[in-house]
Amino acid sequence: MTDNRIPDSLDSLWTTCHLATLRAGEDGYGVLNNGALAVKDKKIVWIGPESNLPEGIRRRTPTVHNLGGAWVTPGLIDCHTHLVYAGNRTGEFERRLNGATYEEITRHGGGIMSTVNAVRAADEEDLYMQSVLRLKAMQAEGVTTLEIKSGYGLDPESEMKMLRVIHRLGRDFPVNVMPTFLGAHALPPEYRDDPDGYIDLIVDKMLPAVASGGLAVAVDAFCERIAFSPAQTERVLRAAVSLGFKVKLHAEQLSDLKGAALAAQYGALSADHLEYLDKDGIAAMARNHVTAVLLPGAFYFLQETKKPPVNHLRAAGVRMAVSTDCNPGSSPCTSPLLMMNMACMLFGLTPVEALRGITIHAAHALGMEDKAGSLEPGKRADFAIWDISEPAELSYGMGGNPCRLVVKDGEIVIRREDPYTTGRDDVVL
Ligand code: DI6
Ligand code: FE
Repeated sequence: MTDNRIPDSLDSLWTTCHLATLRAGEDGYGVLNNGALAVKDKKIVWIGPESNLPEGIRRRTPTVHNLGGAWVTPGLIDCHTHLVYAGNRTGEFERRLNGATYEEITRHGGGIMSTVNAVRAADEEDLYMQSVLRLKAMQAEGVTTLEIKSGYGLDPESEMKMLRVIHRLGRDFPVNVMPTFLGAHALPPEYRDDPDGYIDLIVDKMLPAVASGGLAVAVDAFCERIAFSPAQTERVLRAAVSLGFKVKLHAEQLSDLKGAALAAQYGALSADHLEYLDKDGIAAMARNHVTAVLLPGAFYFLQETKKPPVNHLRAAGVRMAVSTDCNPGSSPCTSPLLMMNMACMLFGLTPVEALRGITIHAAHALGMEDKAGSLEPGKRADFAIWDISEPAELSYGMGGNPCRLVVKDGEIVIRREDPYTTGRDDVVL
């Protein structure tokens, strides 16, 4: 990172706060009590003890925010979402609670395909409006960067429609959106008898079109018994890498097809889910610095019992990220805070691992670690300001939202109502 000297002129100063910086090269929260943070040109330019602020700097700074003892963290990063979709899957939810399994429903044409039908039928405006509601819910919990995948279109036109909506969300809202092409999410009915023909379509037509339109940064695939085989997945990864895409993979969610090792072989940023990951897969991820993206919402919502091998990942030094997997079938979740709690309670992460998982490690999962994910000079001035008494409180709560302010590129973009307002004139707290 750049050095930490305070420039003569600033755009804003944020004082009277405690910082969880999550800075590189440390395992902990990177706590700075009684700190201050300085912003210029949309970037963090200085962080330090408030008592080190030079004489007169407050007077020379146009906006000084006294945060009254609040905590500041980096803006949260949701590094694995399918946030753009139409409709919902409550019918399937009821069927599962009456005994059907996710895999059975998928094999009978439900599951991902029912959302594909809804997305194909939705006009672009409707798809956009439904997705906006979910994006706003995430922003309210401090999200300033997120990845959004296509993968509910599964034909060239519908995948493009999803990618256009994904781009529009990034333009219209104060968030950085990383678009990922997930054409290999499920086999569309048109190719029921010709799965390799669908891979041909992806490799020969869809990927080149996505590349030439600049519509995605990364390419993902679902390597699973109910989706694509390792050989089919490998064709997608190879073509993606040769077109200059970053790659990621849904791997070892429901069975062990050795997807994580395959992802590692292609230099993937991340392998995601990983409940069935084995020792060789862990070793391959460690060797190739692949981030493990843990998705406790999907584990919970599908009532899985096999947990990802967190102890072994930790021992092998594999970075662990945490994300919502926001999608209508396996994780209808827009709450990064709830995912932090579930990562702790269901998977055994510590609260500091959960916070690193949804900030700096999530930045690694997106290849954005030089720009986001920690409070350090040179990084984007993206942060969240919380009414909490210590950082572990972010993982501790279940429901409720202590996020007071969200700051994107140095500007306040979400301002929660004053928590001490009762809404009644006659009751004063
Ligand atoms: N794994 C998941 O958990 C989601 N996609 C995937 O590849 C589920 C998507 C859905 O059921 O709609
Ligand atoms: Fe997913």
